[in-house]
Amino acid sequence: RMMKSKMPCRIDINRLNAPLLKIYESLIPAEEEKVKQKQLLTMLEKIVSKEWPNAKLFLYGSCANSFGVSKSDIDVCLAIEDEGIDKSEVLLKLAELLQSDNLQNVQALTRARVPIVKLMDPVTGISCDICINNVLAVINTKLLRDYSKIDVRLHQLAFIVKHWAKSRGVNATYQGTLSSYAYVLMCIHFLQQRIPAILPCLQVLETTYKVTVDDIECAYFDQVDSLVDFGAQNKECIAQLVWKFFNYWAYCHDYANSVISVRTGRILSKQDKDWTRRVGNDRHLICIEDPFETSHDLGRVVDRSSVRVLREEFERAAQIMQFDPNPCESLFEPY
Ligand code: 3AT
Ligand code: MG
Repeated sequence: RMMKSKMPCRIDINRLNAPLLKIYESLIPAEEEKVKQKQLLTMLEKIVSKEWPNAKLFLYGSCANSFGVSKSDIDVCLAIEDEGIDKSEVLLKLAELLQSDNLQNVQALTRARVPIVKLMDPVTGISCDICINNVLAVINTKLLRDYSKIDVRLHQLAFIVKHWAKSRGVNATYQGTLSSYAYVLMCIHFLQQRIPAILPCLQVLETTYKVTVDDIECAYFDQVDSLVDFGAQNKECIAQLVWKFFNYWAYCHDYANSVISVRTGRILSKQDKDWTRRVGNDRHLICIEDPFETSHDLGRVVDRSSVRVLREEFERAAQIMQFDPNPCESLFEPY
């Protein structure tokens, strides 16, 4: 607010394109990082297959959804087809095997919301979380990756938003702010809403990919190579999109009534989802519907005080994009 009165309105937001693209490019991981990730995965596969010959390992999260910035940790899912397994037992056994294979900082977190084993590979320097049978996460990883192939502006916007969120300290679910996954969904939804639209809604198009996981049917159009011209009618550049994204979350989103939904490509009402009151620890102060697990609000971690922090950060970012003389520095200033 303070900046509004002191600084003139930016006349040409387009001149921020080049510096924003430069930041985007600096965040893209080098090819050799991918090679190291594969190397680590291969080693883990060897260790796992000795104990569980039928198990499979899948990469998920940002190392596989295309939204991983340089030097990210990797997320691995161990898929074991065994009805009666005890996840904690498997995790403890896995931790023991990893430890004896010289991996470092091995830790089994069996009581976390998503139980995992953490480790660090001293050879590649990569840290890694391994979960058990979290197949939905593998599928939502594919959905995000498929969206990213349609229009490069999603990739650019999501990298910039994630970088902003990490710099500003609003990317930690344990502190009541949002996960990277939630931010990418916010970006996808935003680009579905542009006029003309920059992204389609893959879950309302013809089904070309379908799996059922934990009784949830995941179905969508995944032949995205045929959609690469989808957003061509829309000429908005990355500077405009970054500014409008923050502007939307700062001043336009109806926090009291709205749910953003990538699944439908629309805004839904909290009333329709029955997300109008607090149930247990789920508060629904900012509502982001998971595209597959539709009863799951990714904003449920946000509480009264962190929603204020988030909204202040969205406003700060919108103001900076509009009025700050040096937005590419101010936007990512450490908090
Ligand atoms: P970073 O680059 O690590 O910040 P990421 O995309 O790997 O981003 P996370 O490490 O937070 O994000 O999460 C790893 C994956 O787990 C991303 C998504 O496939 C899944 N995931 C995360 N949070 C949820 C959630 N609340 N519901 C369903 N899936 C989730
Ligand atoms: Mg991750």
